Amino acid sequence: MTTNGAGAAERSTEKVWSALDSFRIEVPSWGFANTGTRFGKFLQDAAATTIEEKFSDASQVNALTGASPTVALHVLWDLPGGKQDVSAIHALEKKYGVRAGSINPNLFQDQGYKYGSIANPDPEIRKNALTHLLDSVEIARALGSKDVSLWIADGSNYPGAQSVRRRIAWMEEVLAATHAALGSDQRMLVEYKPFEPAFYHTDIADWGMALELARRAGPKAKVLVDTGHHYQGTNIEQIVAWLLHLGALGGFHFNDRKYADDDLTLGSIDPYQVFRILHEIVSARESERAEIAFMIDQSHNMKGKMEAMVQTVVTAQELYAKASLIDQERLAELQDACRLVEAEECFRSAFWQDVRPFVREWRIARGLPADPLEALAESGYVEKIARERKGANAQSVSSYA
Ligand code: PSV
Ligand code: MN
Repeated sequence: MTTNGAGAAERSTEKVWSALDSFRIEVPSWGFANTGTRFGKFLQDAAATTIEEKFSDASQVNALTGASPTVALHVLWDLPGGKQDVSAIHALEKKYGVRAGSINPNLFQDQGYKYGSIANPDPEIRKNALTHLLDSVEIARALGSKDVSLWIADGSNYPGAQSVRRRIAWMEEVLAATHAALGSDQRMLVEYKPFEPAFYHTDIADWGMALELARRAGPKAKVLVDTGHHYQGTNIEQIVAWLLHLGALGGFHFNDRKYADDDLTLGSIDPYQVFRILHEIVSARESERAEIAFMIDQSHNMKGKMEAMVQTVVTAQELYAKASLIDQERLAELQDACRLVEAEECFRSAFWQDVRPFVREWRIARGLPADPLEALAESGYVEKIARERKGANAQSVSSYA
């Protein structure tokens, strides 16, 4: 290697290591449980059947990758007793060394929510939804969780069946009341999704609606971008750039997809898109970056859950490392001079660089397994949990998470 080559490698190592030292991505508790499609689900022996098993799995992922010290909780699935379950979660945090992360209220499973939750025409139902949101804020406070993540499944299936405008006003009311309950260090993240389960109109269908509702709710409300929640061809990185510019980007639910909200593992279909999104993040100011919650939102139907989750965290680390290699100064110069092809090549060359040797060295230096997926296979953890959980899984056909 020439001196220049050695210097470049050293600079890359430095950039990658510093990026990885700060990179954290939250795993979802529901990603370890048996989930399926609308048509059915295929049970996995190793799937988590209790909240303790979810914590155990999450702690394994963190031990293997060094990047996922928190686990997102879904209130109804993980704290069915509500606030009363907080002490049990505290005990699990202590036992497994991973903490509760974002708190996800559930406003989509109760039978009362057939025609909506916070946008339901019935004030009683809206009140119930608000009560659940306020409970979730309290749960988050008790757990020291910064973020309450709201996904509102409300919508309608047929034109004329509901008043889109009256529903906006109802949502504003409930979101403002939820915001008012937030502590000084808490936030609420508003997630959008164009369709599913509603197939005509969804009450929070895109980033504009989420942004406006968040702004009206108050300064602690930000937008949550789930990468699977866009129409084909949407320029997600442009949305990210806008939200950063407006100080309104709260975080991400990462996953990949080919057709709709497919919950495929991150980067499995379009790693370049993830890279383009992460470029917007690494080129943001450090203070802006600190405000962004990176979270995974995937339920693995076919792949082994542990394997898929480790693979996802590893992919996120690699793509973040790649994005950190973009020569931002040179890129800005080339952009300003409108040297288009050179600018594009400067951008793309970071994407095409194989960062895996740098990431591997970083893992070894930090006392982590050099190859997390291989280490998972060698640990025998999946076989062990499959043996232990097989019976419980066989009995759990009817429960969702
Ligand atoms: C809805 O598709 C979503 O993305 C929301 O974030 C939910 O909380 C999550 O998936 C799990 O259903
Ligand atoms: Mn999501």
